[in-house]
Amino acid sequence: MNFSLKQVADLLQNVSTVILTAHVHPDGDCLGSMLALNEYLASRGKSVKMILDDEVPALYKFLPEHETIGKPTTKVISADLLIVLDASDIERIGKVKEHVNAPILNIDHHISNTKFADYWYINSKSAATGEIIFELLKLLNAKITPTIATCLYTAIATDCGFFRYANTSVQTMRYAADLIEFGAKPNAISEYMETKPLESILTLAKVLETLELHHHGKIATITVSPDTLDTLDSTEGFINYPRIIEGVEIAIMFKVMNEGTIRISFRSKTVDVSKLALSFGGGGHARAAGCAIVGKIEDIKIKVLNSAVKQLAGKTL
Ligand SMILES: [Mn+2]
Repeated sequence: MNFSLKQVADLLQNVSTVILTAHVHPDGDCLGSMLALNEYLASRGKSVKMILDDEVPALYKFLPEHETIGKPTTKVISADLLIVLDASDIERIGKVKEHVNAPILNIDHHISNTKFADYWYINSKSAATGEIIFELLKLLNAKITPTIATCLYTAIATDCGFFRYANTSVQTMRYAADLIEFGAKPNAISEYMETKPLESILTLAKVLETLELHHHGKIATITVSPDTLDTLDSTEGFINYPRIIEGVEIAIMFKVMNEGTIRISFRSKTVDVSKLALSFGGGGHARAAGCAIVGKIEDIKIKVLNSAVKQLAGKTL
């Protein structure tokens, strides 16, 4: 059922046990949104638990209370409500789906959202789910503490490339300014996120050696092998390098996982790559999307490149 933000606010006031979750391969938006909402709900005396079917990347370990995020188990637990944040599809929450038995409220901003929940609030005009959570908390007259501000600022800033991507709106900037007033420290957050272990920079150098240009330089790919991944906590940001090459329209990163899955990230300058990702069972945004395919890297690369070329030619996928 499609909910207004007011209906979401009413629902939150009427539940007492809540479980919060978000998508696997967590990013700043899903973590920041979840931690902010968690702090608010706990302050209202709700029994609230955060469960994520993944690790919190080292990059986000400055976020307050991240260490209280739990993992799903095989035991089934119940609650009044399971809130799924920043996930467009039920598969995106991994094993939390089987672990929790509760009605689902989905709050999201992905254009590819499948409307899988019992109740949903989806605003694809929002640059981040964090923007929606900020609006929701204001509607609830919540006290925006410095820790909530830090979480929401991180959520918003990371999803719009620190105010550089096309989704950065007047509203995005206003919300960020408000959050600074509430105590977020942009310099501290950026500094923490930009600082990388030496290993990460040395690995980036290796990954850049795999750079290939296709289709008259309009498509750029990089490939990350499993042994490279073993030494790394995160490849976040790597895809920006092929993306910023002059003439490149679509950047693609292939991550070859140990278990035979290839995780693929897409970035673009004008093409809607969420369609490309969707055609391979994934999803995302117009300029940033992803999918996972099982198979041999050589075969998958050819298939994905063919589809990307088709899309550049304006053909339906
Ligand atoms: Mn998001």
